[in-house]
Amino acid sequence: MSSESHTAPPVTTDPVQVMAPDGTVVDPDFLATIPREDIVALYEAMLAQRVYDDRMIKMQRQGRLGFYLACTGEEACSYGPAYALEPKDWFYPAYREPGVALWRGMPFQAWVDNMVGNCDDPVKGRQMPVHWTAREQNIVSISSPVGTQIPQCVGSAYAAKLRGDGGVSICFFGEGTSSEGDFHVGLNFAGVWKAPAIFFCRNNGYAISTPYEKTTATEHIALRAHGYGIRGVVVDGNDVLAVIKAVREAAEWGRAGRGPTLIEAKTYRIAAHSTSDDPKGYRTREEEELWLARCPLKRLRAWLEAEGLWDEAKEQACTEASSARIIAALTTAESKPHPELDTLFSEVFADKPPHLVAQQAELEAHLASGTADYKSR
Ligand SMILES: Cc1ncc(C[n+]2csc(CCOP(=O)(O)OP(=O)(O)O)c2C)c(N)n1
Repeated sequence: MSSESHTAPPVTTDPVQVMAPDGTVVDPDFLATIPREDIVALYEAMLAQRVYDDRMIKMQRQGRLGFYLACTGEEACSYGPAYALEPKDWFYPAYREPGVALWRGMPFQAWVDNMVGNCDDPVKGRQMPVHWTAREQNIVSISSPVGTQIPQCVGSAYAAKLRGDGGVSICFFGEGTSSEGDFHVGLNFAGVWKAPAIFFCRNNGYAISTPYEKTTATEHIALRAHGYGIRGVVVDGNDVLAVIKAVREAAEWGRAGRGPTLIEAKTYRIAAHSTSDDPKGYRTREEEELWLARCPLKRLRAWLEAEGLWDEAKEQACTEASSARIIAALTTAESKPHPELDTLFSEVFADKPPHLVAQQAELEAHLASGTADYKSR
């Protein structure tokens, strides 16, 4: 056993930051590496996301969507990694990373079709809203059981290493999910195989209603990296430029054959966990106010305005255009039919087994009897 193979990669807990919450720049060298027009585009995309989330929640309240999960306050944690990585890289999102899909070019209408579960939903209405997939963008479909994406991501990272194509794989999960067995399995194997995986943990303070302190005894999730012999980094998750920096460095580390990185992004879930949750029952308004002041959009806007790249008129125009875009896409999505009934039974087996053939015939006979109301929403 060589001692070289057990040299511990660095684990740092001083958060990577490029821009302070008031918009002042603390890392001008890194800032200079990002074109200014890209920073404007990132801000526009994150502002648009906030509008989309707000509209989706209202749709759910009107009974027009079954369910929604917003990423309000955590926009930097999906738009940053999507910006930082390359088209050939693979993404394994949780359910709070719409920016990964939209920034990487998933058709907007397909994303909205998934919320409604119509015939053009990429997952054909078989999953809950927010559990989309985007094959063309190298984004693997979202699973409801939390943590399953972690070992899957390691497999795909290891495959890239074996192929030698220089690709990395990134997975996203909340700090609550880091207590799942899949976290251990994934990080352990990634460390042993030196797989070019990036474990992006959004530490947003809560796993539904359970606060961080009740799930985890260590101050930083990133510290766990040491136990797996992998690199660990803490980043200010509300600073999109810092997130880009941390993910880029992790990708360079992986592409250079040095193995995985565990990134812990410190952020806060401003939104409720989902439309089935009400955070008033388990946290204070004061705590929310504290984090609203550190909002990822607020700091970026402060910097953009100071640089003369943004103003109130642009803010209004972007907000209104995003609102019109989501309303139009939702109207289109609602006008489309349900997925074909056959999709309930297809694509699982190459040849439909007899019990599924029988079940399908039974269902079709039941619908033909006129006693079922399948077509109405
Ligand atoms: C294996 C499994 N256990 C429990 C759940 C129910 N559940 C859904 S989301 C969630 C909280 C996850 O919290 P966290 O990982 O911190 O992510 P966040 O929602 O904060 O982004 C739980 C417990 C689930 N979906 N899967």
